[in-house]
Amino acid sequence: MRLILVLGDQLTHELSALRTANPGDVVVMAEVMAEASYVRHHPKKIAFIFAAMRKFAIELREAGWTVAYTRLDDPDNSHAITGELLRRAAEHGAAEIIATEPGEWRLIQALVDLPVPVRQLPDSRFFASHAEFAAWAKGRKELRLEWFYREMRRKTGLLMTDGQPEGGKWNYDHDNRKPAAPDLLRQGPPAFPPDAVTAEVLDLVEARFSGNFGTLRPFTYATDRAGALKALDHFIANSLDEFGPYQDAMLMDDPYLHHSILSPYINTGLLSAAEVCGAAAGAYAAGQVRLNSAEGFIRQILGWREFMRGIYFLEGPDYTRRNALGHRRDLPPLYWGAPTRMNCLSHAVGQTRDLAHAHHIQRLMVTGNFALLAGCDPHQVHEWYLEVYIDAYEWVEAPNTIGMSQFADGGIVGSKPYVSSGNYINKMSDYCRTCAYKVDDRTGPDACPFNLLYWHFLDRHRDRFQQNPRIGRIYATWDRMDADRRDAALADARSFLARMDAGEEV
Ligand code: FAD
Ligand code: DLZ
Ligand code: SF4
Repeated sequence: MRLILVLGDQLTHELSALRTANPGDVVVMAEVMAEASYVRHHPKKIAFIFAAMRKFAIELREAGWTVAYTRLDDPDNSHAITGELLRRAAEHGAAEIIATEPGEWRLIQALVDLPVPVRQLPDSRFFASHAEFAAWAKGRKELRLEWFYREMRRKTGLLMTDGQPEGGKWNYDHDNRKPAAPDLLRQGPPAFPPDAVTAEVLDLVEARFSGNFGTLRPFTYATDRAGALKALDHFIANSLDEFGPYQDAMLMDDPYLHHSILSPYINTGLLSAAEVCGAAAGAYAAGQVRLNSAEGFIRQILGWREFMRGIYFLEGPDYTRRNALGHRRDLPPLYWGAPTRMNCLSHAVGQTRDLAHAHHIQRLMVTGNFALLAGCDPHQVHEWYLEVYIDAYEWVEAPNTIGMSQFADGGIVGSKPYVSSGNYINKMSDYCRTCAYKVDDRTGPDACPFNLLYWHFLDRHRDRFQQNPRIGRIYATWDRMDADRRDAALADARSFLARMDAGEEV
């Protein structure tokens, strides 16, 4: 007999390791401190994973599998995946371990180092294998999402007719990017009251992880496939149609807008990426949703999600240590909820604390943008994102943070840094109108810090970005400004950063 490893983000009966298993094999699942504490995860994230693991173990047993399940408070728990595998191997006399490749280099290497032979199978939950991505990337001067995405559309046939993209265009982003107004009819995701299994896990997490940043209750995420399927149906029926136009909008009183909030379920295996994309394409084919919304949504999963994974595995284990811009500042305490006068950050971080979720533009253009403009250490930024979001696993979080958001990979994920002044945030949100800072002020004590830091960033990285075809032109605007104004903006930025570093509320 063999041991079959199922990790906390591998909760599907279709898992390659399970599909390879024989009836006499023993499935190993383990709640361990090594995984629960390699970063200080948000309590909601730990609760979600433990509850989903326990329920999946029940499903496996109901399906006839023998499951050796270790609970966190099991007295024999060795508190590492490797330790639990060795313990179970000795207990059951297993000579081999079958695993589906984990989504993190750290754990892949730990399995390689085990004294018992481990067969790591490809994770077939993705549209592109490592080999396919590597073949696509080989010889290209630049890796760009748009070209990869088209390959994936061709490969899957999603939103394709007779080999051509539906509607004649590959990408309908031009029709998107609208700001949103408050709307009481927006549904948001469905709430799932904790059942007995989840309630027990919530008590455990409260007792063991209450020091971590983030509020545990109320907890309304689904923790099994049945709930995740309901969340998918709810999104398709209520939110997908308006997903496209409003996907970049931000509102103080609506953390969800038309987003799906499906990433926790897709990343743990409760939903498959293929079925989610299929449901969106099906709703378009049935005339229920507009093309720009279906295409925009499918592109996030079929394009971005796969592209990010491809980069993570192509670039290798040192990726999270990259720091192309040489940024060294400590992430300020406002990222852990210390008061800030910046209304956008206060809302994005507050929502993150309460929900373990923020949507893409909040992550990219508020928390990410500020950390980049301020010159924060990208590894600290990476660990923050890995900690605070319920959907965060290194294979997807690191390319988004190190690559897309912090430009710390020097331009592998994106061809330009995602930086903006307050103007962009003002256009896409309702944060600025009640902010203590003035978004229209470029200098002076009330000037929006994003305005000050924007020029400070561009000025200090002139050598790298002046020739960049996508943002180089901005230097002409900067150079045309009156010299006194430029000096004042830079001096104000320096003073803002000095006050932030000194621990003052900014
Ligand atoms: P929707 O807006 O409804 O999008 C639908 C789906 O598309 C998501 O569920 C997700 O599976 C996929 N998707 C969308 N954008 C991306 C993207 N850039 N990369 C990969 N998949 C994408 N996403 C994660 O799943 N885990 C992370 O740890 C993570 N960290 C991020 C860190 C930063 C700095 C940034 C800028 C983005 C990060 N993202 C991450 C991407 C994105 O923000 C989330 O996928 C999205 O907010 C999840 O909410 P949703 O399900 O409502 O997404
Ligand atoms: C994130 C996480 C947490 C918090 N706890 C566990 C756990 O106790 N047991 C487990 O098998 N998996 C857990 N996970 C998910 C793993 O960290 C994840 O499989 C790896 O980081 C690879 O993506
Ligand atoms: Fe954020 Fe500046 Fe707007 Fe305030 S004025 S909410 S700091 S962008």
